[in-house]
Amino acid sequence: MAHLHHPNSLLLLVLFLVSSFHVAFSATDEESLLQFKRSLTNNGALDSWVPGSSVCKWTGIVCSIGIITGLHLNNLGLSGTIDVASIEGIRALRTISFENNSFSGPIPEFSRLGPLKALYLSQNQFSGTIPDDFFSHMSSLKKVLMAHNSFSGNMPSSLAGLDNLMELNLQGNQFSGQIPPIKKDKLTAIDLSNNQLEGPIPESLSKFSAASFQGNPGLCGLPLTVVCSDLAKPQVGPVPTSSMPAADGADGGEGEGGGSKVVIWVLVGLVVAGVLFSLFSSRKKDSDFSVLGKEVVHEVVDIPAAASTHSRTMSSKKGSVAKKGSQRGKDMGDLVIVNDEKGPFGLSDLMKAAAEVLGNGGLGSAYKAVMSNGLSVVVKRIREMNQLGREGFDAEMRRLGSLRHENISTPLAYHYRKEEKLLVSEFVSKGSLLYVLHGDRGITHAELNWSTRWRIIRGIAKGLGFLHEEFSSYDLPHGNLKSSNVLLNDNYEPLLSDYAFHPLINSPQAVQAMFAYKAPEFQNSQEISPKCDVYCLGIVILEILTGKFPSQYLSNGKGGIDIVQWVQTAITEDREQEVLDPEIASATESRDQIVALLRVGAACTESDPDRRMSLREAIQRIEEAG
Ligand SMILES: *[C@@H]1O[C@H](CO)[C@@H](O)[C@H](O)[C@H]1NC(C)=O
Ligand SMILES: *[C@@H]1O[C@H](CO)[C@@H](O)[C@H](O)[C@H]1NC(C)=O
Ligand SMILES: CC(=O)N[C@H]1CO[C@H](CO)[C@@H](O)[C@@H]1O
Repeated sequence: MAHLHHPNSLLLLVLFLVSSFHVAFSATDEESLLQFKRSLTNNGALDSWVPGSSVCKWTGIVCSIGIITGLHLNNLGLSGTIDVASIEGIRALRTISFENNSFSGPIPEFSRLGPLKALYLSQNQFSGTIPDDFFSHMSSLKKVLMAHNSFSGNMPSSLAGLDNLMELNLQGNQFSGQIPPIKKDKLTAIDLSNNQLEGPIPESLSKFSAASFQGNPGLCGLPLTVVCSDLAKPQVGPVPTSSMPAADGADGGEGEGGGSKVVIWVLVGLVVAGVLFSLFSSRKKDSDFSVLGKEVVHEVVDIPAAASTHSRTMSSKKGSVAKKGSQRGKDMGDLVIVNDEKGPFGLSDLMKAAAEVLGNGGLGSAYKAVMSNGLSVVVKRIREMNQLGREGFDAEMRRLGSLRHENISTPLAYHYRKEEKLLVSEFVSKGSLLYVLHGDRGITHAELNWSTRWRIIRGIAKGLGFLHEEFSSYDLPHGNLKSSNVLLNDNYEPLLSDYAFHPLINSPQAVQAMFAYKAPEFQNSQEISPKCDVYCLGIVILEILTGKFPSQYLSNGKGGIDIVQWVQTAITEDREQEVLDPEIASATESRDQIVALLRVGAACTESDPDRRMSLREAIQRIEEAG
């Protein structure tokens, strides 16, 4: 045995020595480069690389006092498998720059080049995961530029060990997971934009501009404005109930039987979101709502929520939607999808999403969540919606989920708990009409010219007309029409949200939470009817035309303007011009049209419901005004 063993070891030793000798000593720089060239397939640009000529004159070879220090082969259409081992012996090599070529496949073994100071690989088609320890023996690296490739997986954590790192460009790849704690000591530039990174941005990087992190829907924390909530990091925070084993809390909670655990974490997140909101609202008040006061923020900033345009036909394919949802709805598990146009998603997707608090409205709080698939949703947590049991609630939500109308935001999913509900709908780009009109005038008001406002009014009327047909048996087919429940998409087309909740909301709270109860007939004689919605439509029309915040939205009437009284007086005194928003008052060619609509708005807010026009008539007069 020993005999056999001995020669084998010797053979290995000999082979080892030969190969080391070859790499370390026998290959000249010229041979190294020629071998390297042979590993490239489309190497016509390297025709000057021929034996016997001066290496320092070859294309792309950078020399310093006759010693090769850099390999700069940018923009040459090169491809093939880069043979890093072949250039390992070029001892003074410090820069590798292969930008804008056609290299593909996994990252070559540049980690063999320990003393490298700069590695430029941007604009190729490299793909796959970079090994986590890739940079752990490259402590001299100052610049790592790998933008616009197709790298995926986590950013290697060994990046965090680079003490000399000055510049890191990884934008335009598909990196995912969290950003490692990169050292900021020498870092002067970093760009991680347009990847799929998620979670909190390390504090060390919070001083860089938001542009460095844009295009990563899952990222949160400074310098981005997205607040990291517990939804993004479910593993932190106190354990709220004894029913949850502490040891399980450490993972994402996705496993089997994790349903109730997930729910608990979501709710913890929402509670935290609620706390954050109080901070948020005082800040918000100072910047955007200073004229309106705190009540406005708390009462009417319902939720700049929800949806894209839909086909105008109404479908009632209840059976076909979300089989998964109806099954899972039975236990206390996941979300129930009632509208699958945006694909399936679950509570675990929401948990992993970066969340942002939107506001606190009459019905509860709302936050925005950007899921890893790119879908942005609004999640509303509604406490006072316990009028129906699970079956009834499910039936009602499915009915809402089946609605299709261009000017209606259709909910996507719900989560049922006895004491509170989560409603999920798509996030709509421009936010609510309330926000656009009163929130941040400087940015968007100029775009709200007369024709845009007319289209908004028309779309609101159309959407409301649709709801009145669809829910004709309801006392309040919409029930909560106000500018915070009118969402505007990119083209300023309106989508109505938070409608048809009347059967769902606890009766005592409905009076507080639903704006239709502010109609004079309820205030005077406790009457409600579909005409209350007409009153609400009138308020919104006057709000759009005057640009003023209606005091009617506030429970104590303090703040804003009694828009009904003001406009009615102006009409009687023939001073309509004076109440119009200056932005549209100058549209003299449309003066008649604007005044006609102002009168429609005034007629809709007529206090006697019997003398108030019907919705049908209002819609007709709006159309005629156009
Ligand atoms: C990339 O390289 C090609 C040649 O392969 C060149 O035509 C093109 O201009 C280069 N692009 C940039 C942005 O330098
Ligand atoms: C009104 O604004 C919209 C964009 O918001 C624009 O497309 C349209 O041309 C404007 N109309 C007039 C008359 O300025
Ligand atoms: C189906 C329908 O009536 N859609 C209306 C939605 O609103 C826009 C105005 O923003 C109208 O032009 C559409 O006709």
